[in-house]
Amino acid sequence: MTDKFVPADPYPWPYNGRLTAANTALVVIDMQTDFCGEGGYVAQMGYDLSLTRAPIAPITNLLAAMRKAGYHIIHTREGHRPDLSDLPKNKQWRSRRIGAGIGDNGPCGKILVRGEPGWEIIPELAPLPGETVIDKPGKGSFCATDLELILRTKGIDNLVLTGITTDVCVHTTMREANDRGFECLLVEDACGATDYGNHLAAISMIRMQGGVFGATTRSDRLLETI
Ligand code: C5J
Repeated sequence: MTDKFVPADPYPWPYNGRLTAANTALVVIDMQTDFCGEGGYVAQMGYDLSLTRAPIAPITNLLAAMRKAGYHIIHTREGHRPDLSDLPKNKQWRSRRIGAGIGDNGPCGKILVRGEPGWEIIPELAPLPGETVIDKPGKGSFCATDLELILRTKGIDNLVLTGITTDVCVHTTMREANDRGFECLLVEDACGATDYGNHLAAISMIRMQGGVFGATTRSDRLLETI
């Protein structure tokens, strides 16, 4: 196999040059109405939706190219059971404190509850039949899910991380994946945060210490490689 690398910071990615459609997944994190749509959780908290909607176009382009090239595609959704039995009391308390109570009624149904309109992935980025969808009750995609088992079973070593929010669910997932030995690449313009400073800081944290959690790139650089 010829080595292949994506131009990235702080090192060409992946570290070993083993980049194929078979061993690599595009992971699209939490592109749900609750995080980037009118009336959803993030909107109810009063944040600027343009920040969490910014990655929609880059993710659309990556999905098209990586689907065509046969890469694995994985989507995640943050949400809780309708009976809220998997919603930690402190998480609910904190969300109510900021006026967007998880499990409470909002314009898009019960906030961050599975099956509600706000919890759905936005139509532009809807999963295709056969693509893996991971439902997670927390920030990280490995906590209380079968993601690791699925990745190992499919022989996936490399994760291309996109979605929202850069500093919370994307970062937590990248940290969890890194500790499990997966080789991670975060696509900067295919991620977004509720605070632009936090988005930039999250990218900077990945690049420190020689790439402490992996590497980062931009979608145009990734598209040129694949
Ligand atoms: C948050 C997420 N921010 N998807 N979730 O609560 O980042």
